[in-house]
Amino acid sequence: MKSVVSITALLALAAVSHADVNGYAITYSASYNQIGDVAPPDNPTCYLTASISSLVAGDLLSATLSTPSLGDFDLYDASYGAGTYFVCYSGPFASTADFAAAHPAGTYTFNLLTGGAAPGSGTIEVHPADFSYEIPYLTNLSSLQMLPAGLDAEVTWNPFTRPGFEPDAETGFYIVDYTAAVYAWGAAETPESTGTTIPGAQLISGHTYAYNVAYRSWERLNEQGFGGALSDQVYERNTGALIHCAANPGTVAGKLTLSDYYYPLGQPVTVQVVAQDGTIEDEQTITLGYEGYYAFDTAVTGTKTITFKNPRFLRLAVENVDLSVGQDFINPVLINGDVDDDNAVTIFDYLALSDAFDSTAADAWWDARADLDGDGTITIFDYLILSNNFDLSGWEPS
Ligand SMILES: [Ca+2]
Ligand SMILES: [Ca+2]
Repeated sequence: MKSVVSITALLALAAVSHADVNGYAITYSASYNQIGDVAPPDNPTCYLTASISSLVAGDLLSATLSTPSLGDFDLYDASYGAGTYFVCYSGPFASTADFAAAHPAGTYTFNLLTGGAAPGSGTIEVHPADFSYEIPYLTNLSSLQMLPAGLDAEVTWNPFTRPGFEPDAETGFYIVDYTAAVYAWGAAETPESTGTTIPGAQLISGHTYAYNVAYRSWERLNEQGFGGALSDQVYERNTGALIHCAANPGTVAGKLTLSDYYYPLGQPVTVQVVAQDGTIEDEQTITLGYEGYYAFDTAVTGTKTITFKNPRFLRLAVENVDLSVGQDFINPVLINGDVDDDNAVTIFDYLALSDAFDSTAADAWWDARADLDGDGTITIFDYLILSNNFDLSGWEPS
């Protein structure tokens, strides 16, 4: 096996003239959740993140991290944009004390097994975990809960005094659009910064965002491997919570729950705007964001019924929705079990589930519609969901 790696490396070296690893790092992170405009309680979730990067796309093929306490980890490809980025995690740990015990000071070694520069290795002499500096938090979080769409928003945070960590430090801030399930915007600030401005173009009517503010410091070490690539040991405390952009008139937004279903992200939902007499005045298929957050715009005005239907779930109607004002908190809970998508849980759903019972996607008798909980197999748990909701039917126009 070793010789295979070496041959691969020689071929790669022939194609790429020099070692292309440009950086590698060990990051100690402690993550907090904020409620209100005050510092979060000191009960973080902790992770170690190891990363190695190359400026050349597709350059790194496999790599491992050797730790003094927890054995070896495989790094995997998490590349984004140009270049290659490999990463692995250890955690989560429920406290900084648990984390420190699992990650003692010592030599952490990156081994690049195959890729442009392979084989090669680099070490980081890791110091004891130190989370002694401030926990970041937003001092104006409460004012960010109903942001006006399209307008710049000021965010402020507490000072980062970073005892003992000067000068390699920064404050980072970013937002992820939970509704659209995309990274939205971010900025790396000087450590002295106590705020930033979210551009109004990033704030979309009815969308919910997760923010993250981080205090980060690092020790940069050179010439420990990979032909002089930069290596860092990074300490980071970061705090997050949700913020919301208020819905404009004509926007319906909220959080949709797919009952007994694991992972709503990316699920299609057909929404209808229905008049009193049952006429469907608008129909769209939208895609759920993280945790089921959604938003859609309609040109229909007046007070209407809004319906929601996913292929495995019964249609649910929310009546008397006033579209002359923005709707931020329409939070439907859909009932599971409609395998054949006819808006009722019946013997036909049961028969379809029975035909696919005990299968995964690898089996000829697999039927994805019958995987009611979305765990990738059709089991007694899917049957129980159907059984609990048997004979129920969804909303239909009267
Ligand atoms: Ca059905
Ligand atoms: Ca299942």
